[in-house]
Amino acid sequence: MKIERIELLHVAIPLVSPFRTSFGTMTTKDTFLLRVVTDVAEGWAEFAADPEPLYCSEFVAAAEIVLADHLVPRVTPDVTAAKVAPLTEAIKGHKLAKATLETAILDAELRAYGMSMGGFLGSVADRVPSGVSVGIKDSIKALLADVEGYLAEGYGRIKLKIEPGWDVEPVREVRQRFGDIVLQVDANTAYALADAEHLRRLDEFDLLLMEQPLDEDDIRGHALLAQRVRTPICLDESITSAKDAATAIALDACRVVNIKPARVGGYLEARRIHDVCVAHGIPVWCGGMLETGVGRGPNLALAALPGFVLPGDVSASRRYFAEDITEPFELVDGHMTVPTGPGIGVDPIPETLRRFTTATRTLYS
Ligand code: OSB
Ligand code: MG
Repeated sequence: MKIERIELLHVAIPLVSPFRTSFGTMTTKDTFLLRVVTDVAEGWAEFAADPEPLYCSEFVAAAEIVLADHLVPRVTPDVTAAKVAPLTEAIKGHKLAKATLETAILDAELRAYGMSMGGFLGSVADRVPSGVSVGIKDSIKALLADVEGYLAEGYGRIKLKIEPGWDVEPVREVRQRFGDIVLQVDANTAYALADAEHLRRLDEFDLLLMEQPLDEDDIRGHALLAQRVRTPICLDESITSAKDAATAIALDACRVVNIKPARVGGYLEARRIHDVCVAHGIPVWCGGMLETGVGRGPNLALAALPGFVLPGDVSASRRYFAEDITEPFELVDGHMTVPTGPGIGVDPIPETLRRFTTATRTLYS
């Protein structure tokens, strides 16, 4: 396989409704896709972060610079997905940008072999149970209406976004109204260790887990908090590598790990994190970043690995977009189907992609 061309396409796709978290409100999926053209096949990937560095330090404009000036110039025409990490190792950080490059190359490579992402990663399921992440609302009434709708659609697990001032009350109301559903919360780093007594109030609601209550660099804080709350702590932002996962597990900072391929530099490292967690008996689930179909396809393949024993944030396309840039992913019986076609198993629909594309740039030719 020989790389002939790498293009970056900025896209902006409206969300069906604003998505509010403790770090901000999103109304549009505003990001870029990478298209890698080789002599045998074409590969696609999606940059997972946003225009502003609110979830993590990376953001769209920075990722474009780092790809154009530092990552793409380091890959050789005969690069394979496995070589991307070693070739770009000298560049500190920028894991979401690196993940985009590695994934697009992996997609092209797998398509050249006629192998699916699931086949490559070691998927053991044809479909995976799907959860849904529910944003912060203006009222409890609006929250209950949203949750009711998602449950009616068949989602088997509800994740509520929380922040100080929107935590115990909404959780209590949802638990009271919907009874014995699988329920978890995600704080996106909105609390401090000094809030331990407050967070302990969530214990009475039998949550599956509490995701990333403290700062991303606060592994010790999570370990101390874990001693003071009964709800299992799950890390998202804190885990950027298999090494991080091993450290967090060894320090008892988490009992569950959210694996987002983008956050950890790509699917190869995501699989290593899965393996470390499985070796330690730590359940994992696949996180999401409101991806288009281009990012959702490979996430579903990852979510079908044997250690992914909890429902992921891999919801149906319509939960995010009225119109996706690929064929929409549907929820069937509470499950999402793992793509079986070569590579990521989905293609952007040319005409739709054209309509959502705001700018195109060639990074290599
Ligand atoms: O923390 O899991 C998160 C979305 C964007 C950024 C961070 C997160 C999220 C979600 C939504 O919770 C997950 C999804 O449905 O894609
Ligand atoms: Mg999270």
